[in-house]
Amino acid sequence: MAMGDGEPREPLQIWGRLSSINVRKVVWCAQELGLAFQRTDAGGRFGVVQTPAYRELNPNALVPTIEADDSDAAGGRFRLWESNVIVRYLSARHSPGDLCPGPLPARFDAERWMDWQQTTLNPAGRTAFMQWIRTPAERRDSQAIAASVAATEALMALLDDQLSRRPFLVGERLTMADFPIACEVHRWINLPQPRTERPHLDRWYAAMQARPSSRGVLDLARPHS
Ligand SMILES: N[C@@H](CCC(=O)N[C@@H](CS)C(=O)NCC(=O)O)C(=O)O
Repeated sequence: MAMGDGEPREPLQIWGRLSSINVRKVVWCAQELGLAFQRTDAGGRFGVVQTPAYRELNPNALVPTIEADDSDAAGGRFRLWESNVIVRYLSARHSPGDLCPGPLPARFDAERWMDWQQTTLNPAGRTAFMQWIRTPAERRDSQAIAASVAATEALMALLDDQLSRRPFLVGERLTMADFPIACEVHRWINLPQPRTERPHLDRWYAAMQARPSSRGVLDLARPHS
């Protein structure tokens, strides 16, 4: 690490609306790390993402995007998009050996859960989310919702089992993996549908909600991305 005291000279810049699950992960991680940051609303009703200036930052025209001081980067500033990669970067840069575990088995255990959130858990629940939140009641497809709920509940049961044997997702301490999974659980349990009580998952999620760093994220009552 070639950053002196490791603290950014300029505040971390975060672009993205808080109604996006992917932005919430990044904001919570930055808050957990105690980083000074400036967040600019972008995406959804805020627009911004289609402007040439934003597309320069993120050619996908999606949120979140960050820009951080990093003396290892060309010009001393580092731009990054992809929410879980941003969480990995901030954790590795500011909390190596802790939020980003040092030993490779522990680190890749965390990496594995982060990829699982993006590639398995999020797609499973996406239809239910889109139907409940983005589709007018008269056009909702109850069979599609039921299939999405069944797929997601099976994954929630898997998480409950994982958390029956350890306090946090990958062991005894909070790691970078807990942010994306807890944000996904937050979105899921706020959908207007019955929820299954899962004692281990619920215990872990309550602990995540009790962290001061999760304020403004896990306490959003309508976390709609
Ligand atoms: N894989 C990307 C997905 C980013 C993404 O799909 N962001 C959504 C919000 S959750 C977005 O930008 N939608 C367009 C918009 O908000 O205008 C990531 O994790 O960062």
